Amino acid sequence: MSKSTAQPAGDDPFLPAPPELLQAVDQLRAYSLRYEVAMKLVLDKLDYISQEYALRYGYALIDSKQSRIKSPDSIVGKLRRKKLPLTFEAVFNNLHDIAGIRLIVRFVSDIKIVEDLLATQADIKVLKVKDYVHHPKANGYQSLHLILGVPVYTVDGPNIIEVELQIRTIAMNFWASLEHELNYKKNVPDQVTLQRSLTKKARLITKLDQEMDDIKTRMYQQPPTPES
Ligand code: 0O2
Repeated sequence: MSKSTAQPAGDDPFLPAPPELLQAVDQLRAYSLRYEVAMKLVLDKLDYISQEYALRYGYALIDSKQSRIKSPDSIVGKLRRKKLPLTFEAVFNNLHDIAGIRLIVRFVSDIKIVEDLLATQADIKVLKVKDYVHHPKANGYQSLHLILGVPVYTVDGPNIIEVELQIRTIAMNFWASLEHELNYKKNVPDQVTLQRSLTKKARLITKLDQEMDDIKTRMYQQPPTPES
């Protein structure tokens, strides 16, 4: 007797997808586009600020930047961690980092300079500030987090889209990337001991950043002027 190759109706790849699913995918694409546009607007502003600062003061304010739209996996993971329902509403009302930019500066005082320069941009609003630089997390994490409200003019009219901007020094970023790796890596022997050790190293990062800032102050005779 020949083996049946018939598939259950729901698994047939040639059947049209249910309309609710197609609608959800379209909705996801439209929202994702809004976040991309908002993120690009902030990235362009940061580029401009960085170039103008370099021209006026001969000084590189921004060392590097990374940006990303949070992946669907990571969105679902965060909703689950926060014990929120897996719905669009829950995403847009509770997750503020769908669009995320990480800005790396050299000196700790540059964090405030970027924050102040962004605050002067009329079309961007700082909606929320989490200052882990002056108030590091218990594990030692340091960074300034700004939630920016960016206007995006869609076919339905203007929308304020949130973009999370993390600003930190090269040294803070070194610490955070290692700590992130340690938390996600499986089978690390003595993980807890290493975490404690990293928390202690965070104090060294703070000290190093302060000392590097002293050098900056002496090199550039704060505030830097076009003549210097
Ligand atoms: P990923 O993969 O980087 O996107 P909320 O409760 O919603 O106001 P939220 O977003 O839960 O705030 O937390 P918070 O404090 O604003 O931090 C969000 C992001 O900051 C994290 O994103 C990390 O990128 C970074 N971060 C925060 N705390 C730590 C930390 O202790 N160590 C490191 N390495 N990074 C940290 P996600 O979504 O967790 O991940």
